[in-house]
Amino acid sequence: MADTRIADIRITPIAFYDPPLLNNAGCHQPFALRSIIEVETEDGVIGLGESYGNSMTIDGVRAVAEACRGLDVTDLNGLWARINATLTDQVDGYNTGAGRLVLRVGGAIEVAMWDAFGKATGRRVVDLLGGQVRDAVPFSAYLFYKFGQHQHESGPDVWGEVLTPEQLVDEARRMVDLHGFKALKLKAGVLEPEAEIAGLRALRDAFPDAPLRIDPNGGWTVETTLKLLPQLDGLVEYLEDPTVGLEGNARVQAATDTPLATNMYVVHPSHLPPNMAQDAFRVILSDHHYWGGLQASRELARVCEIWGLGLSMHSNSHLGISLAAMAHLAAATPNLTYDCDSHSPWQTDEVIEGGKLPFRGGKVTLPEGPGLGVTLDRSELARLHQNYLDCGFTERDDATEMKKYQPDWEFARPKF
Ligand code: GKR
Ligand code: MG
Repeated sequence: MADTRIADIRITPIAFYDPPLLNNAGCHQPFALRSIIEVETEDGVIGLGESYGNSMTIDGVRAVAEACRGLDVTDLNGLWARINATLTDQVDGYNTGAGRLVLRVGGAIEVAMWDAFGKATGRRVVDLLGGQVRDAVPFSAYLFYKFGQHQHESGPDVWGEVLTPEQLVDEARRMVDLHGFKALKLKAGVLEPEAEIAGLRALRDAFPDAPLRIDPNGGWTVETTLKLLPQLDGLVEYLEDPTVGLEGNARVQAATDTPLATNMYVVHPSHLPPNMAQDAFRVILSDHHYWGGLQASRELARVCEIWGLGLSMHSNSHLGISLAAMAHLAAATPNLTYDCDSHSPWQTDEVIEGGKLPFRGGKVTLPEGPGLGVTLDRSELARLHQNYLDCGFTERDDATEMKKYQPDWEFARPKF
């Protein structure tokens, strides 16, 4: 029988090119940070994970790596016990950033444990998670306002500047032509709300049948959102994090039948009861990277089913190991009620062998092979790690990047 005890856990920080995409927090830096996790078994099988590239996550994974040595890759209870024991001072404040680290660190390692077990036994992660319920996983086109080029670049990138409704429609057309997405998501909270609604209307005119969503990342006040509701009702399939906090969003939800969705205010199990009590969000955008991994995300899906909540998937800038994990999870989740988000179309670098996983007709088909079905391109890993060492970033900082373009720009949430 295969020896699936953990012999070693490694984490490699990486940085990959990212275009100047805009959001309520500012502008994307020229490099997005990520980390690649490798869980190696006593038999030399390597399971892969991908997670955040900030120093807390990297230090957190390194801190628990030693404690996990000898643990079987199937022993998820053992994983959580060791993480809770190792990150003891972080465990109390589940609602704080530090407390959420436990779930991020656990999730990062847990995915690699599933991959290692799948690779050791010849089984796909989707089968280990309960079985495949859909052939391919549908994703939305994730549309951003953006600058044409980063400050150090001599000319615009292939997407060009996107600040007007016409430019937004061009971006959407390009993304739909390239990848076949059906639903369109607009990252908002950047321009005046009326300008963003004009962008949505232009998308509706250009794509009469596309399900639309808008996500201001808490950038609108309750009052602004209430004023905009008559224009949004019937236009969007859901309204994502329009304003700040459970209470504010509950006031909005009480005024509309359009469901509110979140990846900002229900990001930990402890947020679910108050969300249900206040009827703030009716759609949860799950994310295995911060929700504690694949098993925890399947449990979240069950909670959503029991309580009648919609369910989809949130994304940050990511590469192919994350996309494979998202696809396996979504393929094993019966009650996925909306197309998932992915930043993948914005990324030109890749860390898996064979290059980026393709979207066909807006869907990702699970890569073939055991585990997650992906393997590491070690020369790309080395190159992207060197990027990390050279780029000078160790934290994401969209606000500082934005001030390079607009020195008097100030972060505010809500802003409009
Ligand atoms: O990449 O700018 C971005 C997004 O705004 C990201 O940071 C969010 O986490 O995609 C996300 C969202 O849906 O809120
Ligand atoms: Mg969001």
